[in-house]
Amino acid sequence: MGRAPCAGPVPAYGRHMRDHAPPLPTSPGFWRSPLRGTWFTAVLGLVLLVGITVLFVTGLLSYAAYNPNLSPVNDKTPDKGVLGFYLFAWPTSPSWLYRLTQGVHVTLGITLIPVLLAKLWSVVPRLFALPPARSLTHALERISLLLLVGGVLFEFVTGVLNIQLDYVFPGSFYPLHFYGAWVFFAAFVVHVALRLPTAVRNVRRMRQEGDLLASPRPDPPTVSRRGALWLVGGGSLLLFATSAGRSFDGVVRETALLTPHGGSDPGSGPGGFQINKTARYAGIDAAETGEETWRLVLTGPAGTVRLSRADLLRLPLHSSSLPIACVEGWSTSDQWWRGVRLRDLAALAGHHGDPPDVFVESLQRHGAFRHAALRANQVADPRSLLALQVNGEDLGPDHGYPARVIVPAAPGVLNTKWVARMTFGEL
Ligand SMILES: Nc1nc2c(c(=O)[nH]1)N[C@H]1C(S)=C(S)[C@@H](COP(=O)(O)O)O[C@H]1N2
Ligand SMILES: [Mo]
Repeated sequence: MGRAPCAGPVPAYGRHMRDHAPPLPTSPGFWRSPLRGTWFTAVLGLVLLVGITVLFVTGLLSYAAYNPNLSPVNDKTPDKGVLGFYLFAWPTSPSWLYRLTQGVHVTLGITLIPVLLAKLWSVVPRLFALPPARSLTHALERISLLLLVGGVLFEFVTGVLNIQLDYVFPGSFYPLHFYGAWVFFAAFVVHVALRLPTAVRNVRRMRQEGDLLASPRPDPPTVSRRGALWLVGGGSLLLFATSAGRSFDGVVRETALLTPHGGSDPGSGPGGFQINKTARYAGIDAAETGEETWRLVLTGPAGTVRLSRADLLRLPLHSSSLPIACVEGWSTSDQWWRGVRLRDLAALAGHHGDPPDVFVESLQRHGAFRHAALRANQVADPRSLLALQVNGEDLGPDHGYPARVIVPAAPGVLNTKWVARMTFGEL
């Protein structure tokens, strides 16, 4: 593609400024890149239309996966009000469900960063266009643009900070990202409704007459528009290739250069899979987990039942192959867990027949994830365990010794480690 044609004659003030004064960002002549144009913007816009819709849906699913309406301890956004209208009981099948939805959410979000930046760059001149509003509709459209641009930057920045730096916003990442998503998406719907027909036309035609985005005085091109798109795509591919590995094992995992996350090196062997928070980080004292001291306390209609680890090992033990998938986008492949079924523990606590919800507490004294509530469908699933062993060995301290919960399809946050107490049926 060659340079864009001038969109009509250069206005008089433009000519004047070119000759005598440096132009301002509000004058069309200020923006010189020959790459800008409706075709370039429309292609990026259509990629984002699909990509951001997927981000929005997988993001809402992630919130639903926490089962926030089940218990206040699961709800990181308690003031959501009507925005929780779509919540549903998160299923337990397929067991890789959250691994997929959240892996897609985070990996796609990272991959779209170059596309987003290129798209914003391509329309920057329009953000400065004068007059600020020609009519009421135009004014509304421009306000929606501010929410759109502000919202999208906010969502990408909070998302990336959360997966890279972990809790930069103490306790508040979830509401910020959740409310931000709704504000942004409302503006996004308005924007798409206004622009989609034009965007589709522009992509088909390659270029449009009276191209508002094309510079009236373009510099000589150093790369074609197609070439620039390949560069953006290459940037996305690079980000994809250096972040997707966090959802896989072995060599592939080592390609996840952009994800320094994950506390200590889990090493190899049976416990050689990702550890987000170590026992030391969670403040778990080895003295509390010893055979003599640790007891699992079950509460239900049968009263209070106290079990040592040896008692648990004498109960019927079952195995399930299940992954761990964190909200931060990383996941493990299936690990081979062995322990006592949650529904068997419910029965011990006096719930025969259909098991109820359960509230699980750990030995940990501080931290948002020290406790979690599980829904009845999760307790009832025969693959849901209070795991005592993983991959043929006792759980290591960092994987939750003496016992941890593992539930199919659930976000990692519901797989409580260092379990101390389970209260059935009183949420
Ligand atoms: N007691 C306790 N259990 C916990 C957590 C925690 O902070 N405390 N973190 C949860 C989170 S967010 C994840 S993703 C899973 C997996 O963490 P791991 O890789 O550290 O085992 O453990 C969960 N269980
Ligand atoms: Mo997590």
